[in-house]
Amino acid sequence: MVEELFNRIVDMDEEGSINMAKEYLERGGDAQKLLEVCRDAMGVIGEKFEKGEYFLSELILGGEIFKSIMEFTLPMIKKGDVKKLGKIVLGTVKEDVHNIGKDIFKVFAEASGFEVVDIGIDVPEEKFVEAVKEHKPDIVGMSCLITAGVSSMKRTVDALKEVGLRDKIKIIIGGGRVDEGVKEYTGADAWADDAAKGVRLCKELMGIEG
Ligand code: B12
Repeated sequence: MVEELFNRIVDMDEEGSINMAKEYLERGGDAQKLLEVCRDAMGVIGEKFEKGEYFLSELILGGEIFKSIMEFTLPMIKKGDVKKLGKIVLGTVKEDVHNIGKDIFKVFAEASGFEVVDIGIDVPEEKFVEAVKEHKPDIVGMSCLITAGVSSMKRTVDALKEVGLRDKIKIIIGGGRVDEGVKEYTGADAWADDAAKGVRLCKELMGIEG
């Protein structure tokens, strides 16, 4: 069934894929697995876009399908214990408006017991700095899917250094455009290209076992 769902998303069958995702959950399917399948399908849509087989309209429709599926899937991921593990200020960096991955990471982090302050998309460095001053998080999370966002992340880390806040927090970057090299370049502490791994790393950064 998940294979069929994957194909329907890639083929842009909006109604069919939403109905199939609902049916999958109704039959007791795993919400996390469902999101992974959708994400893999988005990866293929992205590849087709790159090859010129799909255009911006398909990228937009793909995003819409994913958003519709997230609406009823994310609430099924259980909330974590009342005990808070720590606070995360989270945003998609300046120049980048992709929000789907950020929103999924937020739900995963909350499900594990983190408090998350979501400051939105296309967030300039000054806004990250203000949010750190206001919310005093343990961790800053930056989401980045496009190349233009890499320098935004570096500017944000530098801006935090300039006001003397860099050493008071941990910084994790995530999204399709991050890797070890980007982590080194930006001066972040950790990187993840999947939400579950991101949460594990946040726990590690806080010195929490498991
Ligand atoms: C849907 C989509 C769009 C939608 C976004 C809708 C939305 N509301 O988000 C729209 C149509 C708006 C769009 C626009 C554009 N897009 Co676009 N888009 C995509 C697509 C197909 C899927 C993205 C997505 O949602 N993936 C699913 C999520 C779940 O995956 P994810 O973000 O990686 O998130 C996971 C992890 O990375 C992690 N995570 C995410 N954030 C964080 C943060 C932290 C802290 C942590 C720990 C973890 C974490 O957790 C998530 C779950 O596991 C990708 C292809 C791809 N492979 O990603 C292209 C892609 C990102 N887009 C691309 C491009 C080029 C564009 C445009 C420039 C197109 C244009 N010509 O206008 C614009 C840019 C606009 C801008 N300024 O940002 C390129 C980027 C290439 C590059 N290197 O720069 C890609 C890679 C497509 C491609 N292969 O060419 N896009």
